[in-house]
Amino acid sequence: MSEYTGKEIVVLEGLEAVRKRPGMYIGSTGSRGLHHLIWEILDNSIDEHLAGFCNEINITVQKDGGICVEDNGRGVPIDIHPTKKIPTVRVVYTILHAGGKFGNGAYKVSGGLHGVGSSVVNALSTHMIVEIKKNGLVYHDEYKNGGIPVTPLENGMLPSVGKCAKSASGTKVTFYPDSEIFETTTFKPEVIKKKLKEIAFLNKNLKLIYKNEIDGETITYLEKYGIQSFVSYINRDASVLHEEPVYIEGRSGDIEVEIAFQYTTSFSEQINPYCNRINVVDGGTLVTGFKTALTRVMNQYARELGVLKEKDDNFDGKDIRNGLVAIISIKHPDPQFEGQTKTKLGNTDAKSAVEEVFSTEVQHYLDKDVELIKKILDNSLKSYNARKASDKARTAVLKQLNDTDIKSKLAACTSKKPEECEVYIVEGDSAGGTVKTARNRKTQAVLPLRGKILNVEKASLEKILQNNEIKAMIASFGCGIGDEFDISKLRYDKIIILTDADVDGAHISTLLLTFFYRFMPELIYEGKIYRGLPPLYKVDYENKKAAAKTGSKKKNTRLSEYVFNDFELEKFRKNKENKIISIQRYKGLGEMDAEQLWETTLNPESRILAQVSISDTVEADDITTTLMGSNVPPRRQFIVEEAKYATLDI
Ligand code: 0R9
Repeated sequence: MSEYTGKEIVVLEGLEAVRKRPGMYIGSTGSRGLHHLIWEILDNSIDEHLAGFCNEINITVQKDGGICVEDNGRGVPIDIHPTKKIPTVRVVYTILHAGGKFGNGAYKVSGGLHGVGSSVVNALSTHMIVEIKKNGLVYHDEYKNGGIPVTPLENGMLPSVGKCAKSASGTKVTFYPDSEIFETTTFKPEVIKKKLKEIAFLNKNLKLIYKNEIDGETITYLEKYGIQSFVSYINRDASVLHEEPVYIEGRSGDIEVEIAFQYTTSFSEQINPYCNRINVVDGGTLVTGFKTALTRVMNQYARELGVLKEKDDNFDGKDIRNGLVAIISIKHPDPQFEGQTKTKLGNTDAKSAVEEVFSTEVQHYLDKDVELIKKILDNSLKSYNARKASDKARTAVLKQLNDTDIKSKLAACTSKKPEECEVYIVEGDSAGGTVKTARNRKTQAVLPLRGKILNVEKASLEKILQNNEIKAMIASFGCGIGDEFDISKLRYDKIIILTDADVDGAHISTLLLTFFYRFMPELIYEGKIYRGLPPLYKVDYENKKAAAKTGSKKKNTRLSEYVFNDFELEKFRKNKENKIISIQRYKGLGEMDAEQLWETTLNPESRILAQVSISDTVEADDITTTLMGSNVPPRRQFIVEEAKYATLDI
C-alpha cells in the first residue's frame, strides 16, 4: 500500500508565475483551458482510484458558476508538512510543483501537469474551497484571489468544522475560475459529459456522477466492460463486421496491457492509444508493438487457412488494419512521454509488452472463433486487391502532378530552403492577389484556392485524386500523399491557412484540416499546419498616458491598434487610459490593402499564427465526422458556434 509521508512533497515555487503565463500551464485561456481546470482536479481523484482507494466521483456544475468535484478516497493529508510547517493540504493547493509521490504499485497518471494541477487551478480561480473527511471529522480550507489562504489555522493546524461517519473519507474541491484570466467562464455540459464518458470507459467500475444544477440534468457514468464498451461506442453508428469487440488483457513484467478492437466496413483505421489513462495521440512504442503483432498473427492465419497462396505477397499492415477500430490501454510504472507535445510514448519495453500480450492472447481468442478470423482475412484481402488497383491510379495522378497548369496556381517563393519557407493557402483569387502583392517573395509562397474544396469525408479516393485544388496542394507541398507521403520532402516549414474570419472561412478551414488529417496527418502531428489570424478590428484611440508624456492634450496622442478578437476588444474598451475614437470591423481579407495585410497577417514579427494540433484522436475523428457527415442542419450550427475550437484544436 502506498503510505504518504510529508517528506515526499517536493516544493518548488509560487503561484504568481501561473497567473502571469496561464497558457504555459493549461494550454490556453479559452474554453479549452477553462475545461482543463476540471480535468486537473479530476485527475487527482482518478489517481486515488488507481491507487485503489476511491470508487466514486461526483462532478457538479453549480448555478453560481462554480465546479465541485468530490471523491471518496482517503482525503488529502492534513498533517503538518515537515519543512513548510503548514498543513500538507495547504502545501498541495498553494505551492506550485507540490504533489504526493505515489508509492509502490500505484500508477501516477495526472494527465498534463503531473501533480501540480491543484495549485494551478487555485492560482487561476477567484475562490477555492477544499473539504476533507477523515477519521470522523470534516476539515475545511478556503482560498481567494488566486490561491491566498483565508481560513485561520488553530495552533498551526487546520481546525475541524464538523463531524462525519467514522467510515467516511474523501476530498471535495469547489472552484470558481477567474474571469480576469479566462476569455469565457461558461462551462459546456457537452464537453464535460464527453470527458466523463471517456474516463468511465478507461476506468472500469469507477462511478462518475454528473450533476448540472443549471439544467437539472444528472447522469451516472459507470462502465463494467471498460474499453470493450468504448470500441462499441465509437462504432455505434458504423456498420460492423462482427457484433462484439474482441477484448484481450494480460501483463508482461510490470506492464499491464488491455486491448479492444472491432472491424467496421469503412476504409479507414482508428487506433486510440492510452498510457496510464493519458491519450498518447502521437502513438509511439505501444502502437508499434500492436501493429507488428497484428500483422504477424494475421499473416500467419492467412497462410494456415490458405487465404494467401504460396506465390502471394504477405498482407501489408494497412490491409489488415482496414476498417479497424482499436483501443490500446497500458499501465506503465515509468512512462516516458516524448515529442514536442509529449504525446508519444517512448518506452521500448512497452512495445515488447504489447507485442507479447497481444500475440499470445489474441490467438487464444481467435482459435475459438474461426468465423471471425475468416471475416477479418476476407476484409484484408479486399483491401489488398483494392490497394493494387489504387496504386496504379495514384501513380497516374502523381505523374500528372508535373503538369504546368497545376503548378501555375502557386506563386512560389524564390528561396529553396524549406526551413525558411512558408506557403499561405488563401481563399479565392482576389484575396490571393493581395497576399501575392503584400508577401515577402523570398520566403512566402501563395496558393489561392478557388471556392470550397472537396469534402474528402464524403468522396471516393478516385474523386479526391482528381480534384484540382487537392492536386495543386499535393504538387506544391512536394511530399506526396497517403502511403507515399514523405515529410522529409516537404518544401515548407509552415503551411498557413488564411481565410476570412466568417462562417465560410471557418468551413473552408475545416475542409482543409479534414483533408490534412485524413491524407497527410504527419503534417499536423509535426506541427507544420497553422491558421493565420487576421485582425477583426482596427481601433483608433487616444491614450491618456501618451498625452501626459507629450505634455499636450491634443497633439500626437492619436493611435491605432489592430485587435484580433472580441475578448481583446472588450479589454481595450475597459482600459480607462484609452479613449476610443472609432472602431473599424474587417469583414474579410479583401478589405485590407497590401501594407495593412503585411503588417497584421504576413509579417513574421507582428502576425498571429495558431498552430493546429490534435489533442485527442477520438474527438478529432468525431469532429471531422460531425462536421463533414451528411446531417446538414447540426453541422452548420456547429461550425458557427465552434469554429475557433474546431479549427484550431481538432
Ligand atoms: C476532488 C479532487 N480530489 C483531489 O484533489 C484529491 C487529492 C488526493 C490525495 C490523496 C487522496 N485523495 C485525494 N483526492 C492522498 C494521496 C496520498 C496519500 N493520502 C491521500 C499519496 O499520494 O500518498 N492527494 C494528492 C496529493 C496528496 N494527496 C498529497 F499527498 F500530496 F498531499
